[in-house]
Amino acid sequence: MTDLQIITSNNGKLREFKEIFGDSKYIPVQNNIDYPEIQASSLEEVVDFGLDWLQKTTKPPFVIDDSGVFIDFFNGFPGVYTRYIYDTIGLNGVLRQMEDVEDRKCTFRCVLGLLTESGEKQKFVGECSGTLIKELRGKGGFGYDPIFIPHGFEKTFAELSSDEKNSISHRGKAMRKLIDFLLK
Ligand code: ITT
Repeated sequence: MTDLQIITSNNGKLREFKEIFGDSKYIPVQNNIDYPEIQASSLEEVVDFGLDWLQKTTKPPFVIDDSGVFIDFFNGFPGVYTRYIYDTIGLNGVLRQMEDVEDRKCTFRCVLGLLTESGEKQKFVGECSGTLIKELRGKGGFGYDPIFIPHGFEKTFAELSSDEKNSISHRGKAMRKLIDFLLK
């Protein structure tokens, strides 16, 4: 078994890393160091900057995760600002802003950045499309999960079991690509 540092302050993400790594040979271990998240137009740029910054201070291998929800009606907003919107207006604020919005389609994206022991940088991307509903439903998951129904389902991410969420989620998809890479 090999420890793999996951650099995140988000316990919801960490729990999903542990679930998805399951009984693979890697054990996700949290490292809570705070790294700067630059103002950028894409999650990929945020991850590239984060890996470069952390490379100077932190011994690899490690993984970072930048994710967000991209709402069609708002041309992809909040996207890279997803955490900021959550922390400022919260889910009820998001629902209020969308009260009269008919087109509720959106996509969750997750970009994982890996710095390997030999200093190689890799990114792994996962996406999950769905719709935002008009109220909060369910107690599972974290963040935007109570208002997001993935395409083809009738339950929110917060109502699905963690196995169900992980099997279709943006993070699940990105992580399975990461695991395939690590096992190669
Ligand atoms: P880090 O320390 O890993 O950066 P963070 O919470 O700051 O943690 P981000 O900057 O990537 O993470 O912000 C992601 C935002 O998107 C945050 O508000 C989350 O609640 C939300 N989010 C990400 N993945 C999610 C998921 O699977 N379900 C619900 N919300 C999610």
